[in-house]
Amino acid sequence: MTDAERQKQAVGQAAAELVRNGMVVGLGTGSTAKWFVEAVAARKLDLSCVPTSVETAHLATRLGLRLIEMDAVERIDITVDGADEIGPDLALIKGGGGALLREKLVWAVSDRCVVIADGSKHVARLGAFPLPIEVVPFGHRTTAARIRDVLHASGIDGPLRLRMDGSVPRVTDNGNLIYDAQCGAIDDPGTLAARLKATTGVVEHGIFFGMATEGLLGTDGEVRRLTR
Ligand code: ABF
Repeated sequence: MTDAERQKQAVGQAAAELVRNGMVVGLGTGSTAKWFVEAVAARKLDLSCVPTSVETAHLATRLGLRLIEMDAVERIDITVDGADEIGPDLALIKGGGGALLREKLVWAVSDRCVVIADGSKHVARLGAFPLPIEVVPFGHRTTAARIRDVLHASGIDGPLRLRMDGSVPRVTDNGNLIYDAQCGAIDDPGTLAARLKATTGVVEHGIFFGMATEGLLGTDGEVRRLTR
């Protein structure tokens, strides 16, 4: 097992200890969140779980966790999820796995949002990881043109690429498409997030700003708690 995988396992298991019997739990997506889902399932608690992707729903079901529909909950006690980058004040880039819309919907009604990651995800400034932007399929190339204008107005002129699965565009669990923006550096994630959200045709983007309540970061041999 690589150091990064050991760190993912450690933070996933540490996050599972935050869960209490009877809770409604948001289950994240990705290889780090997978460790959390496995560890929380192993505790055999009486939980109601809301998955953030079809992939996580299948994993949770295989592990015996009880799933509930997102529309069956008002609030979620705790959501544990991964990230592609963790920047200052726990600003995140998420969505490398394509689950950003359902993740953000689950995070939005969660009392605690715990981001878990191996140490390589901790960065001084967001943007090295391509920013995922989920768009409706109808007229997506015109939407991409509007996104390029927004990025340019924010001083970002890196390439914007339609995410592909081989020779066809990637389709999300919600039937949408994803464009990845190579931003390089995002100095003002809050402003960029607002501008992208206001762009016609954009459904959601991967900047999670002011949403994580805490983080667990894998380091050499231990788990470090991050707060805002
Ligand atoms: C998910 O976790 C995605 O938002 C993010 O892209 C991914 C990170 O995956 P991994 O833990 O495999 O690095 O929440």
